[in-house]
Amino acid sequence: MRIDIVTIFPEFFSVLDVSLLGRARQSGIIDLGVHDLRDYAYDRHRTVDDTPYGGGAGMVMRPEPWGDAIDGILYASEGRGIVDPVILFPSPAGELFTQSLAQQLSTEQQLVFGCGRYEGIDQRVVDYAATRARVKLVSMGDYVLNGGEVATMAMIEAIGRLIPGVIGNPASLVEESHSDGLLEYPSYTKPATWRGLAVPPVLMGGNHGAIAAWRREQQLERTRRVRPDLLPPE
Ligand code: 6GU
Repeated sequence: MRIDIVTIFPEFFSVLDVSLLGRARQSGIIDLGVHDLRDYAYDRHRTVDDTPYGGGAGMVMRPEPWGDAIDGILYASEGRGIVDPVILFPSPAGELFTQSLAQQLSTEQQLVFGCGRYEGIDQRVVDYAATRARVKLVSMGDYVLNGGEVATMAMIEAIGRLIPGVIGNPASLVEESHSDGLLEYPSYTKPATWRGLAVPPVLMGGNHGAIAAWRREQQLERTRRVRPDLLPPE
């Protein structure tokens, strides 16, 4: 998968050199390009923002650098033979980023992340991008971050680990929280008793049917208790 990121903080993404995703890049599963939006600015101060039309607090990102950055990335994509990229704009005003969306995006050829700062990006950037590619505004949840960088990092990790070959043991993707719409069951390892706390006896018994039933019940109980919104309406 090709991943491009447009940001005014390119150094932020140096953590993608390490860990699981760093290895995926070394092995060629993920091809990453990080682009400094200021390289596309029009003035020697490398300005990328301005005051909002209509007034209001804060600054808005001007469209011209964004337009040139997007054009450059899509031109390079054509050269790579990429047919139908997806451009994602992290935004608290976007649709909720879920495991199901991560799964869908993990099968794409190319993802482009446009990291906005300040109060946002001029809306025409999103409208223009939508004339050139599939575009989505995506939110991490109902809270506000200073910009799209942290959200982009979270999405790249959630999506990247679903790409075949990124995780050593694909079986570990099967029984995890949200993969079946429920929260994960609790896990235990040795020792059997620790600081007076015992591992649930059913897990020590070797009855695989009983273990599966207990784990399912734990998933349901946890989900009912902390995330009832995930359960189907009764
Ligand atoms: Cl994707 N961006 C920003 N700036 N804030 C957020 C968010 C994204 N998701 C939740 N809050």
